[in-house]
Amino acid sequence: MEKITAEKRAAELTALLDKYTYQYYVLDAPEVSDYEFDMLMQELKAIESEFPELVTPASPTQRVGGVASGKFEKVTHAVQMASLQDVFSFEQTESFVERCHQELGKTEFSVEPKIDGLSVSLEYENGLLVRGSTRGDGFVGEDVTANIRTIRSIPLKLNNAPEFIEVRGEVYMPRASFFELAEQQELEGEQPFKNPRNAAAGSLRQKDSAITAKRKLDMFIFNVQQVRGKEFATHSQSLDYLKELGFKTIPTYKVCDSYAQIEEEINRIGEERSQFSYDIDGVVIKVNSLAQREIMGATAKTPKWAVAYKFPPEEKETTLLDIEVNVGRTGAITPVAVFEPILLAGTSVSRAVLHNQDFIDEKDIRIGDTIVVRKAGEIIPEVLRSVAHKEGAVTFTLPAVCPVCGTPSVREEGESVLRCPNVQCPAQLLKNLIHFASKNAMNIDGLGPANMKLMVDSGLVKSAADLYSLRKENLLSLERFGERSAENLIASIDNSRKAGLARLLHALGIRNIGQRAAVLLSEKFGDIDALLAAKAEDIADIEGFGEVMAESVVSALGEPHMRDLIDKLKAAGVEMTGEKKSTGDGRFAGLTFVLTGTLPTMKRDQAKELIESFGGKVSGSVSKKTSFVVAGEDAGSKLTKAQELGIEILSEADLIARTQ
Ligand code: 0OX
Repeated sequence: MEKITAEKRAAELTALLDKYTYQYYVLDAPEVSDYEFDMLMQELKAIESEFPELVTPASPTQRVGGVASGKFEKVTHAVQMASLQDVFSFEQTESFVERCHQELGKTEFSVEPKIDGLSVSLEYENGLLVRGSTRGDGFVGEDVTANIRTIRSIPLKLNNAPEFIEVRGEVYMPRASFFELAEQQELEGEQPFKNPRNAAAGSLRQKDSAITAKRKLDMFIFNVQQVRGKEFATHSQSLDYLKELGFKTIPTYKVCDSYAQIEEEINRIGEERSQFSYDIDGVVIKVNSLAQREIMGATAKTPKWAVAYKFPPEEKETTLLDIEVNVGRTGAITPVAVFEPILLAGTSVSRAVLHNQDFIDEKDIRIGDTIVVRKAGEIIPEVLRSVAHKEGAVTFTLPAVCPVCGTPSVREEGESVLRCPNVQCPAQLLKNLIHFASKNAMNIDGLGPANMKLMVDSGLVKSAADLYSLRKENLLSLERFGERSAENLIASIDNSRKAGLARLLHALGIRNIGQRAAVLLSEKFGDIDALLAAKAEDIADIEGFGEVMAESVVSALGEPHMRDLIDKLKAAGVEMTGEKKSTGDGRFAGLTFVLTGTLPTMKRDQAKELIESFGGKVSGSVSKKTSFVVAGEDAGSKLTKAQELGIEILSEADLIARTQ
């Protein structure tokens, strides 16, 4: 072929392929078959391989194949990619609308679905896509151009383009593509992405754009960040313009001028949301006039002219296939519902908590039933109720014995949960060990659930104390360990000896004692022996502790197996001291102080700390229960009230004197 003919044909093919790509990926209305499309693409590739000088960056053949870069370069956004203020109720939404009306008078709003993906900026110079970058923290993101180019609905070249334009939109993975990917990942033994949003984020950060290309990402554009050579008065005008340029803009936007219309649109979007092929997590309401936006202004992170209404937790119906029995770290035996997978709040779920036997009985939940499951934000999904029994559906009763070790289960007085009382139960042992080594506890790097299971199954570890006598040779006998990993693990186990009392107390897995409570215990007692000698009352004195927590500590530390474990850990060189926060004794125990006015030398926080370090409590208001009021200059009504009630008034000096 003559070069001149080739050039002409390549231009024709490019125009055709661009048109068909736009019809297929933006309009969702293809005019030609995939086969026809592929034939044209092949023809263009053949011409380009004969005349490589004809290849341009905007050629349809150049979507995939960006070089796998070592890392993503940082991009400073010329215009901040602000985030949105979330609102969670109609009242809050109405307040926002009222605020705008008050400040602006007559106001139009654009109401759009909020796509649940990740925000990305695209920059075009003279119509050519030159850069795609992630939002990052809104000011600095990462250059993901090579991966962005693989998304077919994103034009590489714009029609009748302005000299420069930067647009913003949401990259997302359609639900169907997500399920397909998750299935494939599972087949290949990989950990599947949790939801379409994570899948989109993970796919966009691939080092190899050929992988991104296979992930079937898509993008909706919803904002002009900056433009040269074009002006708009309203947001809706800019959206129309974006559409003309060839972008796939946000699927709907309705211009409303009253709150009633906005609410109606939110409801419409909410009702239709499950039929969309992608996830949305709310509705964005924006002031439409760009001049009015200027008047409203912005805070450091969010514009004051927009809010994101977030949908309440989603509920869905599904079929209950089975009820499994789980034995937790503390021996709690809990029923777990296993059901046909459903997509809830953007995540595929097939298991949910069923609370306890009383719950199952009260709601008459039977295997085979149609049940309603809910997932609220990050919280574990839960079964809400049964809506229909299947014929012959069977009732479920938790077994009378622990399903793992066979020990008869017990139900403690006043508790609704059944427990396995066997502290040696393998299910409890493994979970306790995993917890012991976890990040917020002893923080033993390299000892996650899989490795711990291996240690327990091989019989190397029967208690947390055994970890400290492990030697490299022991680890080398296990399939997962080599020289290097064995040495590293031994080093991190050794390092954990110095984790300190707070981490150790958390690691011991005492019921009702979390990370924060463990820190408070460590600060109050300073070493394990002082804590072991403490009575429940001493512990309950800690601010934020109640009787239940105090009893939990005393009873857990009183258990022979716990004492034994502590002794063994001590003998293995695990440190059992922490920094005691105060030198104070408990002389203010049971006393309540109120601080008022300006003290001569101490700040309010310092006075509070001093009182608490001697076991006292500080309250914000004066009542009959107040023991002392510490008053400084300009003390107001609290002082008057204390005088009326005959409560002893202390000066700062009086307070200090009582601590000496
Ligand atoms: C979305 C979405 C996100 C533009 C300026 C402030 C917020 N996820 O669908 N953000 C915005 O607006 C930005 N609109 C949206 N539709």
